[in-house]
Amino acid sequence: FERPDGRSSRQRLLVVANRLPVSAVRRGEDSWSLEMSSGGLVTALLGVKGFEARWIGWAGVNVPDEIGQRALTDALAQKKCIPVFLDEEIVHQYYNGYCNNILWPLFHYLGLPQEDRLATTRSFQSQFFAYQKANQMFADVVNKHYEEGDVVWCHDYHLMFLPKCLKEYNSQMKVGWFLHTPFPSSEIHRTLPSRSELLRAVLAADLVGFHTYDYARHFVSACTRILGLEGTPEGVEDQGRLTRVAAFPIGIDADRFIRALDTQPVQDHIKELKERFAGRKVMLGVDRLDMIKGIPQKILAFEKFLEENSNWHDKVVLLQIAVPTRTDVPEYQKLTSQVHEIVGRINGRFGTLTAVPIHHLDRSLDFHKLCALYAVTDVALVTSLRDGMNLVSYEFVACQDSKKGVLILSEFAGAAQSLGAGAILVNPWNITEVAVSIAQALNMPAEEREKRHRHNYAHVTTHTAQEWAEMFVSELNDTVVEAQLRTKQ
Ligand code: ADQ
Repeated sequence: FERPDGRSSRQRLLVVANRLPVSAVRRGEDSWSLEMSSGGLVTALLGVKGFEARWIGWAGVNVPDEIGQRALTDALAQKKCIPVFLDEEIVHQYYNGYCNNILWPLFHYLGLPQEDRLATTRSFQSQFFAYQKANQMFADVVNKHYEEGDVVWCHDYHLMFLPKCLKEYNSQMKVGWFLHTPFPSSEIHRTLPSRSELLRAVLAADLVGFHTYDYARHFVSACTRILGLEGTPEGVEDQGRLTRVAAFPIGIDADRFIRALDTQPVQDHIKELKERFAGRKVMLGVDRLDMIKGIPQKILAFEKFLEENSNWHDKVVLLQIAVPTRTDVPEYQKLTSQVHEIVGRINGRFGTLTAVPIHHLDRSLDFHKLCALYAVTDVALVTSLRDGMNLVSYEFVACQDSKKGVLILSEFAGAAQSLGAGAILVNPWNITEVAVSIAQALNMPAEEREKRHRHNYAHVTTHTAQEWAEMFVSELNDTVVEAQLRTKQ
């Protein structure tokens, strides 16, 4: 329906995340070229039924001049995106500093900065200040575009202060916040110097969501133990006001992967890969190159497997595809060299003149190549040391309906709670256990593979990204209506 003023009469959903789902390249003083990312998450968020979605976030580029900002704003409007402009200093302190050097490692149980990262801890206060300032800048943009009745959905650890800033503007705003990473045990969260401020800021939301019940439980215990508030089965209560806390496990757009498998480009890649690795079983790892993904542990476990199973030496290959991220951070540079060093050593040790056991690529693959790789894989290895959910495990399962390969999955990934019955669950720190699981997966009888795959496939194809987004938004609407009824009583 169109209203007489030309605006849609559907309820509007304002999705606020640190990054807009676009890459923006400046072509001239007032011209930009934009490329929209096309992941399942973007499709799900922009396609929530009954809602007209707008995306608010940083475009990932520094635009100091007004002409450039205006041109970028206009170009983004065509894509239903609204930019927040952050200058280089804020990005350095808020994004590289507080978000990626403090919150990211802490929420994945890697602790607060130590040794060479201590230099940044000393500037903790200024980074925290920048974090609050950046969140306020996001709030200013949301507030400027907000219309009565809109639903505002804030995403991730970058924006924990946002619910508080928004409610200060307008206590009637419907505000939800969802965390894509784990929320750690309250014993870990309490080491954070700004632990209370962050919890209180999140509690300003009407609905707070996590991938698993465990993360939701950790959050509620942090609020009871650190803030002394009351935890209830519904959430956290503070002086009669309830913040609803619940689990909303994310999924993928499984159909997009399933449909892609029948397309010519994917079929061509599948054919090429099958010829390339004929006579060998294919094992696959696909990760962002991040310490939370446990890539060195995975490769060392594969080495242990080769050591103990000489009959497999020229019959198996591990393809590890690792997209570099945060390449300007020294810790990530160190991780890259560490992984290269281990891969080189193992290939030197077990390779022959004609074949090497590990193919390691430092790059992202396009969607068609990724689907083809998933489809030809016999065993996928996901060994995250901690992971909010892990969508790679879901994508692998979606592409395996003809092959029925085996998923080896870390018990510390949120996905272990949903795919645990079909996967072989492992403790990634226990290299011997992972090596034994590799042997078990490679030798698994077809009947057992089929049974395990059926379980996971049913889950991945029914619990989709679309369903996840719709559940969160409808729960947020219901939560606000219930709260209004309670106040009237
Ligand atoms: P990520 O840490 O990025 O996400 P994940 O859930 O596995 O982790 O998603 C990664 C995405 O990037 C997948 O769609 C995958 O296909 C893609 N990808 C990874 N490596 C790639 C490569 N080499 N080439 C091409 N594509 C690649 C965060 C949390 C997760 C949580 C998600 C969603 O850390 O735990 O599941 O958000 O909430």
